[in-house]
Amino acid sequence: MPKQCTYTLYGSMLNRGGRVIWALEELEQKYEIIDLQLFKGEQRTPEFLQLNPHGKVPALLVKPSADEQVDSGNEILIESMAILYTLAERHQALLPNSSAERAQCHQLMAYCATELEPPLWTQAKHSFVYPEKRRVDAIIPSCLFEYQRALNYLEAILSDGRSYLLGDDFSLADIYIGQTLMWGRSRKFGELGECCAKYIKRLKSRPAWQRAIATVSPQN
Ligand SMILES: N[C@@H](CCC(=O)N[C@@H](CS)C(=O)NCC(=O)O)C(=O)O
Repeated sequence: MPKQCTYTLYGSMLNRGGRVIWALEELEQKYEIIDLQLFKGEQRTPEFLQLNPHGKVPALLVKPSADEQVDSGNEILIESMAILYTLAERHQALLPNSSAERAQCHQLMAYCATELEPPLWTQAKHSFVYPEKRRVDAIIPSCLFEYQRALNYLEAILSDGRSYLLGDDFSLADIYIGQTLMWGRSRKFGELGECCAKYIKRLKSRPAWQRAIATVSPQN
């Protein structure tokens, strides 16, 4: 029986909050979603800045369950990768048991944070996130070059027919990298190889991902 905590997630499946929602579903946790409207600036209200001083989502409010030994009451977690690790450790799941595989998982998480996501995010910032006066069009081809190089690396890993990045077992790296690949594909950025495309299809067939995507309201 998975340990139950009460979670409140600020974010949604349409931004980096999706990683956390998907992880909560994989862990069979109960949670509520507060979908801040980022283009209306709801992430910069004084109330939210108290939770995340960076004014960004996701942020996860954790109310410990009655059986937990806690000194400090509610806890607020920020930074999507750190939130994923904290959830995996808290629920003792989604991380491999062997230290060699755990190291591979850490490497892939770091790869996503430092190689895969940055060119995608830089491209997004310079295409529609920043106000026009801050955008630099000339940076986009370099973003595409870097993102494609990262995609090619993942394609090579998956080309031996494995189901998930670490082999047969689904892990935290599949959530973090999988959500980033889905984000890139929704932006039609980079060219996905056949193995990556099949991998995304496999991830989307997971019941936890389907429950997670069902949290998107029809208005979006
Ligand atoms: N490093 C942070 C990045 C968070 C981030 O940039 N979130 C975006 C949405 S995906 C955001 O809240 N943007 C609003 C803003 O920058 O005003 C993480 O991984 O959690």
